Amino acid sequence: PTEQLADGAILLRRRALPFEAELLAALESVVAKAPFRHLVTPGGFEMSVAMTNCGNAGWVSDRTGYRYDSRDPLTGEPWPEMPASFLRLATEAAADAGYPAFAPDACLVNLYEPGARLSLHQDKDERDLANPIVSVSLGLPATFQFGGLKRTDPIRKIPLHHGDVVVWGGPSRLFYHGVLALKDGDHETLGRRRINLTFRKAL
Ligand code: MD5
Ligand code: FE
Repeated sequence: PTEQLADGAILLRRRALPFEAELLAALESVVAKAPFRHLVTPGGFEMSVAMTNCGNAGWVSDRTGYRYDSRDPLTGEPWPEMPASFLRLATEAAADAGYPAFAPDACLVNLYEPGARLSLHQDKDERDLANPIVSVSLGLPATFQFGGLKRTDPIRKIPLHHGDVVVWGGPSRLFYHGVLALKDGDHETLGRRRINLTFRKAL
């Protein structure tokens, strides 16, 4: 069942469920090499969402700005390789949504614990914005804020659940978006957490 949220934004409800066990096992091995950490924004604030990456490039933030880096600044090592199960889900979901050539080289992994939120922003640090972003929600449900091209455009609230996949392409690729503070709960496989995998072609 696919649902169009806006021009270019396709919601594939529960699309990741058949991959759940593989994804969680692979995530464990990624986090063993590149642990979750709270990045600092250029403005000096610590993000409430904890992050890590896998793939050839990883998104990082510090006092000097935002960028994609081939190495984890915490360890000095290259980011862990993108697990095969991650890549398979991302490319299948992108193909379902009309992007059969999507070849992500970066997966930013976001960890939300109760209270963590992501304020309204655009994703525009990637080189070629014609590529979509594929996002995979796991664990506790969250309320996603989905706006428009201008920060002042009206914002819709979209509930995202365990296993939901959204492909953000076309005009929606640059829409402002965010995630409301995570409500506490207890998910049967992830406990008091929400994990979001965001697949990008960064380079
Ligand atoms: C999340 N993460 O749920 C979201 C999923 C991020 C981020 O926003 O930057 O890590 S990705 C949502 C997204 C990406 C690109 C475009 C749009 C949404 N959009 O047009 O709404 O942790
Ligand atoms: Fe984003």
